Amino acid sequence: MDTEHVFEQAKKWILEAGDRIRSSFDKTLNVHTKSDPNDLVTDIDRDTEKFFIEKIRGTFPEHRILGEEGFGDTLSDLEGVVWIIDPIDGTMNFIHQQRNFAISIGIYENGKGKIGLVYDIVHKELYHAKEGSGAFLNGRELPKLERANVKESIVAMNATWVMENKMVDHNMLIPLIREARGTRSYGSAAIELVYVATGRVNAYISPRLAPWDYAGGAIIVEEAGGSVTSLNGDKLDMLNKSSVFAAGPGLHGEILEQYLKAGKIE
Ligand code: 2AM
Ligand code: CA
Repeated sequence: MDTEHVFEQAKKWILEAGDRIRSSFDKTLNVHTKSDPNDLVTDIDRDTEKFFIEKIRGTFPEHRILGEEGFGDTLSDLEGVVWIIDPIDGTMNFIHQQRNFAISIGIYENGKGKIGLVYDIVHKELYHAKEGSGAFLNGRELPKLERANVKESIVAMNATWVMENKMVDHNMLIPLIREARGTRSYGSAAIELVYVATGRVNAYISPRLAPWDYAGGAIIVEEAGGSVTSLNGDKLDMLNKSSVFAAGPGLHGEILEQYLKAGKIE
């Protein structure tokens, strides 16, 4: 893959898609539900995914696409070049708040993360990373993350996971919340991951995400010097759902060993 050429195209398309989404704010949204009443999708999510698919198929016909709304390919492996796309990550925020949502794109070659792009449209913040070249916000390189300890850290997570739920022992996270300086929740995994990359938060935990939620952001966190794994410490799965734990150097190991591995993950 010609990384530079693919990156330039992806960047152009993500900015264009962002403009289209921004101009949709004046129109009435058609909101539909998916698997449950809180699992939302709009015509804008679907149109944005179709926009990317048309562009990618027209320019890179040999590339394959995994998209949240299902207009791409059905994949059983990550051979060749695969674009993993969430047209709107944080759809509930998009509908209720018109902020704190993002387009997320991760481009993988034979399973290896090559290019990550996350575009926070409303704040006009475009994050990108290319393997081995650092992480950038609006074209300026982000400084490498420094070591932090739990006591001085802000941990991003959703309150769902300290209520009884099907994914994790809800008591597992209480000691971490008690020890950390504070917690935050933004409602978009892609935004929470790039916030780890910038140091706005120091860690992000979610027991239930899909590849399109984290494929782009994970590359950006790693290029900023952080680590992203499952809550067990395993490499992320880019074909199936996974838990996600992202944090800067030192902190990732500390939280994993002292807090997460002590809990039960199903
Ligand atoms: P979405 O907006 O693209 O659906 C909210 O905390 C974050 O979790 C968002 O990134 C949201 O992505 C994702 N999310 C919400 N419900 C999910 C589910 N059932 N499976 C996977 N990811 C989910
Ligand atoms: Ca989505």
